[in-house]
Amino acid sequence: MQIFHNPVHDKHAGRQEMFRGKLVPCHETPARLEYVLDALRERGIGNLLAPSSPDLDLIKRVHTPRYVDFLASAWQDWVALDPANADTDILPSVWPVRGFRHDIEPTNFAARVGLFSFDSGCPLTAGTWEAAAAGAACAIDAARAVTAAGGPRAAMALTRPPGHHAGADFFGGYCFLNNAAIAAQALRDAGAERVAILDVDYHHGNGTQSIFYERGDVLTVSIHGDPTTEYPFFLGYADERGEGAGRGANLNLPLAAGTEFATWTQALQQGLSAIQAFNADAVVIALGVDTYEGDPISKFKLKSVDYLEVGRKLANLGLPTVFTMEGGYAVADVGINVANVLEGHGR
Ligand code: OKS
Ligand code: ZN
Repeated sequence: MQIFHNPVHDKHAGRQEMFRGKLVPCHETPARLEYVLDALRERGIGNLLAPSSPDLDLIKRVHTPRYVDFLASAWQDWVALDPANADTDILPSVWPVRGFRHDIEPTNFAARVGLFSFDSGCPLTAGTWEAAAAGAACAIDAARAVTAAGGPRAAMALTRPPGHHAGADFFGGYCFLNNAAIAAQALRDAGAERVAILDVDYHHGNGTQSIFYERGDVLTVSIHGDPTTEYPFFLGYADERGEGAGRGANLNLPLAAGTEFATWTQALQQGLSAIQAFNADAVVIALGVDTYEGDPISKFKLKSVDYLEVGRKLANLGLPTVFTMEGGYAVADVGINVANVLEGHGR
């Protein structure tokens, strides 16, 4: 297993997120990734590698060029409004909901932040672009590794901020660049004709779904907390099956809060069967471990030992595999749980 880890992930360190009308400390912290690195080193899992520089042309075929350009310059634009802004992260405060125009881009900074985002829990910081771009590079390198002649069967983009909530032109849910989608596109470009993305994070991968919703070459499957009660609320229902060329190429498997491994693993089996039926040439696993019983913001009941079994089942697909790192906030146990998936998958 080759593990491309983001050496500048900690440049993204949000100070506060909006929660119930108050600014509270961010759940998505640099420590999360350090625990994973420590667990992998301690258990001798994988070869840790640094990424090359990000392929912006590829990133701009998954995200819109104007969104990528917005992310790259947002912090400079923010500080240009007032130098004192450097002490405060960017949080959106106004959004173009139903009935507003989406075909214009106001010059006002707050308006542009709202145009390119969907929630107020996702601070954009001084180092967000640098960290997110290096994370996308990890995803691209992992995809190129598993498709190279003589390459490993599996590789991981070990990075944060995570990616699966980010759409073609919006950030939210702690996500800015959709690493799983970028890995899938890199696999396509490297010759895989059909790619599946299996999202096992507790939260629906709305960004990934929306990026590929009208494409038939990338199957998106997500197992997640029922959006009737769980974030991101407005997407992730079972009746969303894809449209146009993508009809049938999206599968949502929502499960009730409180779900334990015995039930969760049946949904996993259903997802794996769909990937086999799709005849995927390669697979991306959007790996969140916020399905863990100890997770502070999620409500499934997986135990640490269960992640070994998850890894074994994923390996049984027998496909070139790229893992991306998504959620998981029981920080001290995130390392154990990710390491268990990778160990179960086989080194
Ligand atoms: C409300 C909670 C926001 C949840 C964000 C979910 C992040 C995540 N402020 N996605 O996979 O883990
Ligand atoms: Zn999550």
